[in-house]
Amino acid sequence: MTTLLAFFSRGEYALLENSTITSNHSSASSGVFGQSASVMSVVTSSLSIDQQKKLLSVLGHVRLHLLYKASVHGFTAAAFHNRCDKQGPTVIVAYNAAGFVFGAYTSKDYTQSGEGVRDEEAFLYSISAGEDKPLRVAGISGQSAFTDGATGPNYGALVFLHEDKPEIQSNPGTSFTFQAAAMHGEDLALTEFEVFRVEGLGDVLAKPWRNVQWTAERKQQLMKVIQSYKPDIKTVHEARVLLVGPVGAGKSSFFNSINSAFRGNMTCQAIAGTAGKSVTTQFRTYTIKAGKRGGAVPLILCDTMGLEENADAGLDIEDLVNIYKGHIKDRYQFSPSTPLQVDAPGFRKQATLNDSIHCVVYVIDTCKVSLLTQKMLDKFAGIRKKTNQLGIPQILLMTKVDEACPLVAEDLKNVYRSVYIQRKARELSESLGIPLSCVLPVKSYSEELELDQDTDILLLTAVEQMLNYADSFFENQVIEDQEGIEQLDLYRSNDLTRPVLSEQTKHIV
Ligand SMILES: Nc1nc2c(ncn2[C@@H]2O[C@H](COP(=O)(O)OP(=O)(O)OP(=O)(O)O)[C@@H](O)[C@H]2O)c(=O)[nH]1
Ligand SMILES: [Mg+2]
Repeated sequence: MTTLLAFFSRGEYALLENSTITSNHSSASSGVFGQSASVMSVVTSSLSIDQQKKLLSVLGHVRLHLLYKASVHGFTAAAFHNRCDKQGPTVIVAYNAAGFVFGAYTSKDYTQSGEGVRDEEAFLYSISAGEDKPLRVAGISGQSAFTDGATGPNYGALVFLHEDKPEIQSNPGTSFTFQAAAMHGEDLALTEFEVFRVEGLGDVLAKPWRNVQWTAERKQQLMKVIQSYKPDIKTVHEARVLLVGPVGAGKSSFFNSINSAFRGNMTCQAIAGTAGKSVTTQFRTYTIKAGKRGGAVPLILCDTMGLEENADAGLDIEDLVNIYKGHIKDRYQFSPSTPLQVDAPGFRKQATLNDSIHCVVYVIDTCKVSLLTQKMLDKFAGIRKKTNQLGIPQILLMTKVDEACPLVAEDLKNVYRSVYIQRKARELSESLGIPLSCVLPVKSYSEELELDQDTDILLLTAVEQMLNYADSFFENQVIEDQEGIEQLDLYRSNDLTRPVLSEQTKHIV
């Protein structure tokens, strides 16, 4: 007998919500849905345990990850595509008042191409309370499984979210043949509509795409390397790393987690959380201490306000460039409509290499990689251009890998084995134009009370990489510095494009 294994995890989009959606079946919030109750906004499926089992019996050895729930996200084609496009294999779960749970499985992506999609693996199914065995209907040979348009999912015989309403259109005989009464009891109104990403349990790489040593020794080694780090330039005492990314991506949590790893206990110095707007509204430069009374780690993590796609909202690119150059001081209150002016009192005119940023870290929520809008990608392109002009190395932190992939939630050691995480890393690397080698998946502490060795190792590996990149920045400064005094003068006369090198920086280690 096939083992049925379900993982109905917190959906990719669950965290976008501000309300807790409870199931209409008491069993649905039980262990099989498996995630912590401490999350403030959880969207759960309405499937009962019995329905889950039946659904899994038609799907086989898979895990299901809730992507979309129409009662929360909207019964519209746009809401469906927003959350379900380019997700790989998915299954639709439609509910009606006659007690039927029915839908369609496809192994292909929804992309709104407007084309008919052939999919040998696609099928329709139905589960009804009165029947022990689910109905499973394969497609008519040679016909498209679905039309990949901008409408609700259109499987010919079943068109879901018909005309942007909680309804289906039923045309048995088009692509799939079935008895309407057996499929949906001829009740075409939907009471709920959900879509899950289907992850085959074979979707695990035999060999991880990066090697990580998950041992206590490795953690100690990483901590030692980071604590003993020294920038290549004598006058610079620590690496300043800036965290930049969309609202809620996990910037502040990343600092808190690194701080916790060095402190040896959970800390929450930076306020983290979810709100419609950025929770962080001040520019903060955080030092990290090793242990409660320990020395400072030679790393300053700088936290910023979240990026928003609209021009006059979220972190402003002018403010960002001034941060890069060290002109903005700790605790500067961001004001998206009026970036800090050169003659404002808080503007640090004489910034040195010590004040400037040595490595930029773009922070992106893994669950939202496919949801990055063109406007947000354009914003990133603008930021990348400025950052490249200033010669600052960049890293991409892909956060919340635990939320994005159930395999990883179960065991963080799967992070480089998960096909899904690898796919998201590639997608992100392509859409932002950053080499895959600069993409680092991490999980920050969000609900834990105790440190975890694997979490620390992944986080500290990311920090080690940031320090390596900061080194590249320093090396470039050294080379330019060696080119002579004229170059230094050039920086001074043009302090809006280059950080001013202090006198001491001429003494290279
Ligand atoms: N499960 C999980 N949750 C995370 C992770 N990182 C952050 N979170 C949660 O995501 C939410 C947002 O995190 P923040 O660190 O506040 O995000 P931010 O980028 O600083 O957000 P703004 O300051 O609003 O721009 C919080 O509820 C965190 O607990 C992670 O790796 N895994
Ligand atoms: Mg924040």
